[in-house]
Amino acid sequence: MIKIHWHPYSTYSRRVMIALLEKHIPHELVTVDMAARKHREPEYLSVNPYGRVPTLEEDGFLLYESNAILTYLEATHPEPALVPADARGRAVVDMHMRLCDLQMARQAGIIIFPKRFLPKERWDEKAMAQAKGEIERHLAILDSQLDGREYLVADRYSLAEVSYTPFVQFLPVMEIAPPPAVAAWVARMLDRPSARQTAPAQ
Ligand SMILES: N[C@@H](CCC(=O)N[C@@H](CS)C(=O)NCC(=O)O)C(=O)O
Repeated sequence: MIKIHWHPYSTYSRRVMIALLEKHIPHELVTVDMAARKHREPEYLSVNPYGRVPTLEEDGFLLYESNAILTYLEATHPEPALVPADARGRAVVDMHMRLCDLQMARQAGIIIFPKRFLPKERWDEKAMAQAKGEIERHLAILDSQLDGREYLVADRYSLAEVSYTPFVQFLPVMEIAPPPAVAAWVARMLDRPSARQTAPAQ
């Protein structure tokens, strides 16, 4: 049985939860008590030396980095498919997953973490404004790619959307108004049962 070390407030963990639901994969959840700093203790560092969630554990096999976990789940549970069958389609999904990490997830963390968990006097407002600008520029690129389409790759829901869902959920918290094609794409993603079932409590 696949075991997922996670935390319910974790955006990166949510990617994995969405894929498990989309693919109907049985799994066991192990909540890492991050408030108690358990992710920094030797027991957890022995499954993930970076002290981050999520981590997948299966028969002694350990895998971290949420997008790598998504790729593994796709390879081991190919149905229902969340990547196209052809090499180019798969490569484009991979490109979007990487760009999600590079151009959106990292910047979103700079804004979302303080807004969710820190008092305002501890916010780095300059860094947050810069991150917001970077996300807005990225969304403008996605908007031109999405124009006239429902999804990023082969016009079908894919791992690219799984990767983006937890981060676009927080566009209102980040006070980012998405351009029109992105707004419609976000609404489509957040309306899926897998997104609704994993929507964050806060
Ligand atoms: N690139 C990693 C990022 C994981 C990550 O940063 N997780 C956060 C929670 S959303 C975490 O564990 N933070 C704890 C820390 O960095 O100390 C992934 O994709 O899995």
